[in-house]
Amino acid sequence: TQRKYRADYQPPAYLIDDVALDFDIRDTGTRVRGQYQVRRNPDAAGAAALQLDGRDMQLHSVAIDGRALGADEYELGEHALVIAAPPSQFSLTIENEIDPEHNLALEGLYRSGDILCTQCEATGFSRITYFPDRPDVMSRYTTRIEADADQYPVLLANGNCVESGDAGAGRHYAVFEDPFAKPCYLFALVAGDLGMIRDSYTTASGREVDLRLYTEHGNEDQCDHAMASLKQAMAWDEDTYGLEYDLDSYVTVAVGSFNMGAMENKGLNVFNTACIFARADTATDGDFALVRDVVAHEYFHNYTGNRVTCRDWFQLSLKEGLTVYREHQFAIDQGSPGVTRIGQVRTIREVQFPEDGGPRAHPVRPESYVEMNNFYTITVYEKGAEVIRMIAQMAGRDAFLRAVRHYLDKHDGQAVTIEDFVVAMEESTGLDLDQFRRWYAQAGTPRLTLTTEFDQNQLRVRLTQSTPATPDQSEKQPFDIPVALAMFDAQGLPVGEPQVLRLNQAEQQWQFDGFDAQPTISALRGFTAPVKLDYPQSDAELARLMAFDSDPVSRWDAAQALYLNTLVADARARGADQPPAAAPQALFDAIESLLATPPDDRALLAEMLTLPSETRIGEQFDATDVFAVNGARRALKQEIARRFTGLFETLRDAHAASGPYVFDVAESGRRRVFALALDYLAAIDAPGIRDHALAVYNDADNMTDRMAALGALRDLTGDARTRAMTDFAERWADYPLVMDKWLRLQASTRRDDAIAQVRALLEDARFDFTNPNRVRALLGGFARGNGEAFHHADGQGYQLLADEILRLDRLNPQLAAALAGLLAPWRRYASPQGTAMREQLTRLAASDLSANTGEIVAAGLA
Ligand code: B3K
Ligand code: ZN
Repeated sequence: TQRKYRADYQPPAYLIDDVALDFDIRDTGTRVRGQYQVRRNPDAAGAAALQLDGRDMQLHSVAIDGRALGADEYELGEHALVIAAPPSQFSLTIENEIDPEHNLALEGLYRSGDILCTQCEATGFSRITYFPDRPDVMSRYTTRIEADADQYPVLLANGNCVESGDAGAGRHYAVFEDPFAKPCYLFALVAGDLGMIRDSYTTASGREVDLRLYTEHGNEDQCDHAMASLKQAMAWDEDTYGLEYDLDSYVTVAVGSFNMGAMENKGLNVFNTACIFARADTATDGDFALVRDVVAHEYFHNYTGNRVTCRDWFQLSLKEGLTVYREHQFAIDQGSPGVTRIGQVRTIREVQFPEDGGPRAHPVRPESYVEMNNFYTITVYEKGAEVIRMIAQMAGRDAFLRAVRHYLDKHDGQAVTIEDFVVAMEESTGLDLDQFRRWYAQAGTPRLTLTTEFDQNQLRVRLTQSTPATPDQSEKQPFDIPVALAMFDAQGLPVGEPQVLRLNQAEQQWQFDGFDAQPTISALRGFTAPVKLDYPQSDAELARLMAFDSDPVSRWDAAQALYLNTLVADARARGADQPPAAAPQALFDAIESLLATPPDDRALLAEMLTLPSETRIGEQFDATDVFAVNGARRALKQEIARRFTGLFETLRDAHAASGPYVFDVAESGRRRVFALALDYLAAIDAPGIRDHALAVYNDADNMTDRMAALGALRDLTGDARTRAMTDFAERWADYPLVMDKWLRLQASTRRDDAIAQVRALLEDARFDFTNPNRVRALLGGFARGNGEAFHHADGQGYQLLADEILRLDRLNPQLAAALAGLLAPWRRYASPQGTAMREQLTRLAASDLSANTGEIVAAGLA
């Protein structure tokens, strides 16, 4: 497999205006007949060969203008069919056969339970038929599907159903027309025996849209929240951007086997059931929020992605960064903006920063790839969204919304680049984004330092920036970085107006006058840029910001910094075999006053009382000592729990459920505080906590409280844990997504034989190696959720993971590659862990790997 480079882009030699596809679905295989209206691209120079991508299928025939080509008139390779010199305009007919029943890669046409469905992004369409599988070839599609009427009563494809009927011999057919030209990655087809819920939405201009959501029978009552979320998203996009839906129907199908969350195929989204199903007794508040946000995200793609799409896959963040940004704003508008933003900041710090500091660091717009599916990353998605957020902030809300409209109008129906987007932003807002473009081109997390000097009523603030080298780029130019700043006096009252400094050189200084005393600075408020800020503040200053800062994100951030000071010092001491470092009194005083005067937003209280994760603590070290970090975190948590046992009991009781489950900001905030109190009490096995948690488990009417109880019991031995876990497994045996929660709990339980447990579960009937959700729950739950077992000094955790990667790579390379990503950053771990991880990577590298996994392993070893 070859590496592809962004710089090598060439326009397609041929364009295809119209595509007619005919699917004949049989038990023995599916026959595909494609008829394409092809013409030479006037904008393409050079060679005139027509390249049709295709793999893993059987070619039956190729015809030009109705004349079948002889085998010597085209060249058929493992990944493509090339016609050397076709006419400048012609009709091409291709007949081939595919085998969805044995397609475990879950790309192209495949089976999920009773459903046949497709996944084409990024290059799955070339597993369906021979076609230029690139997003800059946009065509109008007509799709005819024929299948057994009993087995597949529901037939679906993009666009409007224009014809359907009996096809004889117990078969039936349906024809769909999609009026919008689209790239083939947005093609979709579904056939199955499906249940459905239906609703409708009237757009702002009064058009009625038919909304349908299909799943396997028996799950319909888990789909209402997704449907309601879709309508919320449709209304939000009209209110915020003035964007109205453009087809007569919007169809969603939820399938159990899916490699990622969901797919925005034009008019026919296909979703992982995990991003659709949400019922109070089966899904947590977190699941409800996830469903809402993913449903909205896919809907928003209809403009940012589908109407205006990407020229090539290097531009992926053009649609993903912008759509994640839109999703983030939508989520913020659903309530509790501060806490919603905190969640976004957490993702950047705990997932994106490690990627940007590891072997797979790449710019938001990558320069090269071997396997595109490896580049649907947190950098392209979430850092891409942060880059958009910075533009929005510099432009101001209204100007930004206008600029997005300008971009969508200017490029409607086109496949464009990130550069086109930035130009549209400049044209509309008048901003100069020349230097700002580096956010798209340079990988790595900028490190900022802030220092102050106070003298004669004057404050001087000095900021510096530098970005460490990444494997792909050794030299970094300064970024254009907005840094929000506010100042407070000793009483916590604001001094002057908050401002946004623009740091665009390696080093800059600002001067502020007229102070009576040195103010406390709140820097990078709201996380205005995806950077690491080094600004050592005293515990007293942090406690002050925690109590008074007007920005909830900064209040939380101050609490995190206060905890981190202790945690890092303690982890360092433990790592050097020195006596543990104790937490300062200021930390406990800050917690005490937080508990005495908690913020109104309960979720914010829960966030502020949650210690930084192991990953976040580990990020403060060049090479993490997992055991020192975990030890430090556990010790501080227990110390807090011991000191405030009574207060946590009070907190728990004051936040216990008092009525039936409702998913809203107030109620889910209340449940978070309840779960947090249980968690602290469980950390010290407080008297009565086991029975209390078991009672919560038994009495709960919802999954959020049940999971809070199970989370508290997870690492406690004894009868209460066993009873709750056993009941759970029996009660939810027929709900695979709920059993994923059980698998995850099992895999993340701290116990000496954790690895043997995971090996046993791999053989358990409740596990299914071919289903990505199961694999993510068990293996992801283990590697991410059970640090001490995964990183056990004997290296057995890594060996287990590598064993499964090898097994999985033959079935589902995308998923195997994602798991390999957990071993790749071995340099970030102190030895013996680091070297033991590298050994497993070396072992993987010596095997016959897919292009997907091979690329990740090679990056890890480079
Ligand atoms: N566009 C899809 C992701 C496709 C991933 C392909 N490996 C979902 C989304 O971002 O909305
Ligand atoms: Zn997306």
